[in-house]
Amino acid sequence: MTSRNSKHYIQPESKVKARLSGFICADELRDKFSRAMSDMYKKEVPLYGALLELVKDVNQEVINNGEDLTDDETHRFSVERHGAIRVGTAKELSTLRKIFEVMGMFPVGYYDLSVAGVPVHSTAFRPVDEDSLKHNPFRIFTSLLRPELIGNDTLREQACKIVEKREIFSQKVILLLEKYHQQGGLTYAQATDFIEEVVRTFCWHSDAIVSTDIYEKMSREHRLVADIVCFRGPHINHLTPRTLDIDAVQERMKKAGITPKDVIEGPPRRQNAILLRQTSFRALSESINFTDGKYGNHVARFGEIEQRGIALTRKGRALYDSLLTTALQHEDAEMKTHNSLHQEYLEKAFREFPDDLEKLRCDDLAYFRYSKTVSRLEKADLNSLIKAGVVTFEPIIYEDFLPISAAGIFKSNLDNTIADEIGMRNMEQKDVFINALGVSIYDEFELYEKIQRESLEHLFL
Ligand code: OOG
Ligand code: NI
Repeated sequence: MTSRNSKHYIQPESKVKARLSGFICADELRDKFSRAMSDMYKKEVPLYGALLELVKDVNQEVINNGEDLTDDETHRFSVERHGAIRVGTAKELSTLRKIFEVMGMFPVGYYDLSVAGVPVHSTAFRPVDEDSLKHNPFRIFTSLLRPELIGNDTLREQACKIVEKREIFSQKVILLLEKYHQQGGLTYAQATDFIEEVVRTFCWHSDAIVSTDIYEKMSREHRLVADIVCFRGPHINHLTPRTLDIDAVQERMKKAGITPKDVIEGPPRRQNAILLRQTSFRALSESINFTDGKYGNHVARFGEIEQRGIALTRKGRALYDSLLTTALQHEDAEMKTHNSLHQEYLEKAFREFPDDLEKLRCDDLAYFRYSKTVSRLEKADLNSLIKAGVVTFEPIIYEDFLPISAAGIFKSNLDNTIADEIGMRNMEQKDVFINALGVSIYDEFELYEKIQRESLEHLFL
């Protein structure tokens, strides 16, 4: 397949069409899938269940203290999660893409993690339209191994052979995928089977598909290579609930017996939250048996929490990236490992970033959804309509991820020593990734711009 420069986005299916034909609609399917994944992970990683409880308590306290959420927001907070998986081949990635498509999850954004010494590149599968995001915004951050970044020739060839030979999907899920295309949808009964099979794809397998020797070699090359290559399937490695106060959760995790990573990733705390703040904890050292009959341990699965703020425009994002990069470059070792010092330091570094919604809007740094307070509006200058109080605006929430934060999460949950194993290489290969997917990747900025533009158009209808 040639690289697709012209955009071939896969479009969300029509909900009305699905309902009329008796098929389950993508939003309902994704909602069921997200709940089933959460139930599975709760069983497999009990600390995740403890974290959900903690996040629920903190969110309730924030609401009790006066945070005013709309019904849609309250619903979203109760179901919102993201997860992450890692696959080994283009074929695995393209089949996943087809599976996620059935559930209304499309590839958005390209993340090159090689810049941070991690031999993968990634996208996030997520819903793209506003209604679907409201219904359940379940996202899966999906990474593809980049064998060319494995320095050792023999290991590289071995890794490729192993992943090419394995079959991570069940026959049943492939058949259901075919049925979906033949019929134009899945019935409710088929949907139940589909979810069961997909969830199974992301379960943990304690039996590795390699010998101890190969596992150790892969692990020495890079912990992530071992995690991707040595198992029967792409186990989900974390599921992340969204909180209204990540600083409180970080503090309270320690008291609840959960050890968080040293610092919260992303921007500092502000009056008006921007983008995404994240923290995580190492969850499990899991016992595995190798093909030579020996036993060992593998650390891969963890827990994570996120707090989301307003989506930034390209201009706002450039300012965020430059402030963060400069700050991180000049930060001393003590600050890097002490969250309160790190946050204080970042707060100073971010003084230049306006923390006032009106200023963010006028400086074109962030995206907003506009609405009118009267039934009819005559076309006029937007700023004067806002001044007159007949047009209001609210932040559009950031639905995506941040590569620097993602790299920090990857590292803290594998082994802090891996930071520079493959060196800092800036070699993004978006075309290779798109070819592997078989479709174009949505540009996240275009999606936010569209929501903003449509809200503006709506004012004068
Ligand atoms: C994915 C890490 C990225 C996030 O929230 O930034 C991620 C992984 O460890 O596979 O999930
Ligand atoms: Ni994550």
